[in-house]
Formats: sequence, C-alpha cells, structure tokens
Amino acid sequence: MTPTITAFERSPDGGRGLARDMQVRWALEEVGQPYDVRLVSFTAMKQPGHLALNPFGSIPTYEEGDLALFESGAIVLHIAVRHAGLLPDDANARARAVAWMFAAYSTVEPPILERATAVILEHDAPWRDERLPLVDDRIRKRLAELSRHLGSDCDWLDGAFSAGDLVMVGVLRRLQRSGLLNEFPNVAAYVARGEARPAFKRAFEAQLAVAMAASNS
Ligand code: GTB
Repeated sequence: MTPTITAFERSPDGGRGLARDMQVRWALEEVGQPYDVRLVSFTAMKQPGHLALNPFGSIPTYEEGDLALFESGAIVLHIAVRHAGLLPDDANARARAVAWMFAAYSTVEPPILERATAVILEHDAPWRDERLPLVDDRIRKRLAELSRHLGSDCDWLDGAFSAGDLVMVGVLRRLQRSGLLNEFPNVAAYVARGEARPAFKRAFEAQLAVAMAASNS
C-alpha cells in the first residue's frame, strides 16, 4: 500500500527542505518506497480532519492503510523498521542507531530550535542580542561533542548510514545559514555527505518542486 504523507502547501522555508516532511521523504526514498503527498495549508492543519491525524496540528503525518502516525521521528522509525536499509541487522547496532535518532531530536536539536526562535520570533525583542550568543554557545557545545565523536575517520555516527544519521543530518541542516557548522569542518562534511546521497537529492527535489509551484501560483 502506498503511504500518504502531509507537507506544507507553502513552506515558509521557500524550498530549502527544512520542514520535517523532508526527513520522511528522505527515509522513504532511502528504502525505495513510493509515496503520495497531500499538501496542507496552515488553516487546514488546524481543522478537525488534520487534527484527527495529528493532535498538534502540524506536518508531517503518515497514513498507510489503517495506520495514521505523526511525529517525524516516529514516522522515520516506522519506515526503518518496516523496510531494509535504514537500520542495521545486528540488534545492538540497531539499538544504537535508534539512540542516535533520540540524540538528534532530544539532545542536539533543542538549542538549534532556541536559535530559530531567537532569530525569527524574537527578532525585535530587547534581549535578542544578549540571548543569541548564549544560545550559539550551547549549540557549539553539541557540535564540538559530535565533532569529537566523528573524529577524522567516521563517515557516519555508528558504522553504516542509518536512520540515526538521517535524523541527525536533518537537524543539523537548520544551522547552515548560521555559520556555526563551518566552525566544525568534520561535522559540516558529515552534513554534506548526507546531502550528497541520491535519496536525499530525490527528496529535496520533490519538496523543492512544491515550493516552486507555490511561488508561481
Ligand atoms: N516534533 C514534530 C515532528 O518532528 O514531526 C514537529 C512538527 C513541526 O514542528 N511541524 C512544523 C509545522 O507543521 C513544520 S516542520 N508547523 C506549523 C504549525 O505547527 O502550525 C518545522 C519547521 C517549520 C518551518 C521551517 N522553516 O521555515 O525553515 C523549518 C522547520
């Protein structure tokens, strides 16, 4: 059965692939699973039809037969469990790949989201200029830890590319315009390796086509 995911009708990122449908698209492309996309407006996301799929009124969602899922991490994990290619066969390696998914969303991402809030939503707030350097230092701490873990030899976080890398690269991509990634060349190279994967490129092009169509309408 072909799953259907939801994505922004008009992504505020204008096609940079930063909204979280990108992680789901990428996972589906990695495992070779075709999918349909239902585009939703900000208004539609808050209507009962979408809230029945995601109580928080956000994208992405995932529907497959009688299964409806929300939370990009849960969706990527579901895809990785159902298909070969995103989780190792060895049980311990599999558990570590899942740990990296959690690390991406619950350890690495929080200060990155704080930065987005400071830059976008608190742009005019009087505390913004004091707060941003503090947030950047919290991000640097995580990037330094990742940098030490990757060292000079590791292409991926734990052996072969996994769902852990997919989620981590997705989280780190939000830093691309901040300049912070470039302070850690091996982490920047890690993100570039993720973006160079053919499955990433297919997913990126698909979401870009939506943004282009929206900008022409
Ligand atoms: N924890 C959830 C998950 O991982 O699925 C978070 C879902 C979420 O935040 N969805 C966002 C959304 O639907 C889109 S991805 N927001 C609309 C709403 O809640 O009303 C977050 C996002 C949005 C925009 C950019 N951007 O413009 O750069 C980047 C990321």
